[in-house]
Amino acid sequence: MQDHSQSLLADGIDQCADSSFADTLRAQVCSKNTLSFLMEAHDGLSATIAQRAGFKGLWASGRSIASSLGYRDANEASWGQLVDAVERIVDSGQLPVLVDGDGGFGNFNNARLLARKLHQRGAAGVTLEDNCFPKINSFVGDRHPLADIDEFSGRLRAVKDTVADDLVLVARIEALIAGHGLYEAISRAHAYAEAGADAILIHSRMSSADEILSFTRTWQNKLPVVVVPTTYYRTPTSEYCRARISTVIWANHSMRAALASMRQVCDRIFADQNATDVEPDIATLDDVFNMINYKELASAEALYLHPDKLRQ
Ligand code: SPV
Ligand code: MG
Repeated sequence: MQDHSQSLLADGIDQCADSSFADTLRAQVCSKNTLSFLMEAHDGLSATIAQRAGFKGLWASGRSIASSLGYRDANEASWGQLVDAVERIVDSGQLPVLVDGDGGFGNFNNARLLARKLHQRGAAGVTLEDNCFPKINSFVGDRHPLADIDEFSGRLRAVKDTVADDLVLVARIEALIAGHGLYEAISRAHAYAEAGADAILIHSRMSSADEILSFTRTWQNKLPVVVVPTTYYRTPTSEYCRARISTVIWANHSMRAALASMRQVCDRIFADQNATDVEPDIATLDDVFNMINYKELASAEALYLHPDKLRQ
């Protein structure tokens, strides 16, 4: 978390219990005084790496989970595959996880089922975007059809009625992405606040944060605002503090890092027909064992498989 008046990273919630994940995420996402960061995870390993880096919350990215499965971010991965990935992210990261629930995989009924299943698997929150099923990633194509405001508000209300405060509910507005402008985005924000959203995610595909900052000026923090600076990554973080944005999501950086790194290593081993040169550039086996806590397994084996030896 970052205090809006300072520029220091502060605060920390270590190893919170499962039942408090939603409360912890709520404290981050719904704070109007501090800026929080959520780091993308798409599997157990990326969740562990983010947690060890010091992040206090995770974003289970639809695009990154789909990419890691070899799918396009177009609802090709099923909601069942999403909840399975989320379970590994929650277990491995031991951090509150805000899940990218796309549009909820259908109408109000699919959305509330998804939310219930995500809660059962330990998620702390879900983001629903006002797209039609099947969605397509916000950076692919132009002028995506938006969901009808009332119909989408029904999806939000159904989720709220199903999971109440057990999941943080973030309503994501795609109006700017679809080229509809500020007025449409603000009307949708009001409707989604009325429908019970805990926070608003306003998304943009511009290379500057200008339209996001116009939104926050007009919206005046009626609900906390979450942003995803994938394309406007050059914006200084102090701008988000000044705009009193509650949460920044680094939405796809681990997946993109993995892609670049795996491709480079595969290309080199294929070209060299030998792995000698790549060895210094990749994680050691000990690094892998350490990251996934093999030590704990050895201690548990001593305790449960060979208790006699412990007594000697
Ligand atoms: C995701 O991470 O899947 C997102 C964010 O929805 S973005 O891809 O930037 O739209
Ligand atoms: Mg997504």
